[in-house]
Amino acid sequence: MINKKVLTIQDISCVGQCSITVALPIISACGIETSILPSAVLSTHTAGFKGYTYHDLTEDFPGILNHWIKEGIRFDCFYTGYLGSSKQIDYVKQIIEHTRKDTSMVVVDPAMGDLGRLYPGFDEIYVNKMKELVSVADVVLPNLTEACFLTGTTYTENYKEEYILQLCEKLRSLGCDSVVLTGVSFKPGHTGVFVMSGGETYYYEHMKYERNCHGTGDVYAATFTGAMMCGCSMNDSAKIAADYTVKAIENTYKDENHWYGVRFEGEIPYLIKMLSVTSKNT
Ligand code: PXL
Repeated sequence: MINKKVLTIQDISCVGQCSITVALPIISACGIETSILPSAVLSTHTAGFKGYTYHDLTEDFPGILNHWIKEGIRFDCFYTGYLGSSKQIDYVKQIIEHTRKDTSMVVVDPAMGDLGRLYPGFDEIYVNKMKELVSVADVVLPNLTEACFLTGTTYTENYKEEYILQLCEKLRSLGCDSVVLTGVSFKPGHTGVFVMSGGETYYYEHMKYERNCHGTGDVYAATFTGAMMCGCSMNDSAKIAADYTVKAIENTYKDENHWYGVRFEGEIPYLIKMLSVTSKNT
């Protein structure tokens, strides 16, 4: 039995299959105890719904941290996603500092943009603050858009391997050990994930579906974190997360009414099977 505890810090979008409503079931399905710290509560996510409510929880963070310190609570892994404010990033760094173990892993998904643009409500100040969080990460998990904003690189969808290598190196120079870059495509009809860890690189390619599905970055990051906590290697975790995310997309992309997220739930048994085979061989 695995006895690991993950803290995930990201929003609760009540409806929309993203952030905590994705991370909690996926990491729990991996057999890992999952604690949550909601950065904000929204009626829905912000990508496509109109008139959503937004309740920022930044000012709850110091009290929550003080309580955890008094209780001696510690986590084996921190996995951060969509955060509520720049100030919250300072609090997140304090939470990591005070509730970590020597061996804890920090996974940062700098969830703040896609398709060359920042999500509504994010700006340059937030991007600069996010670089501080990346500097304390063991693994940063951006998409191409986020990688470009974090490194001051011009976003393009027409690139060669050299561009991706430079992006990963610039991200590592911010201070994180490893980069897992999603949505890297070198061939039409295909996309994949590019891993740079130490001096080593690894690329895992898979099918690309033309419809852009929302929430896939969150499914990917949660699965990657769960697999790492199960003892899978970084490259195996990157591959398992890609295969599971692709399955969720395959379950969803033909249904025009299901535009707001991906159906990951039905494939949880497939994820557990991949994990049990891979973690034994890692
Ligand atoms: O999936 C990333 C995400 C998470 N949370 C909220 C979002 C988005 C993307 O738009 O709006 C609230």
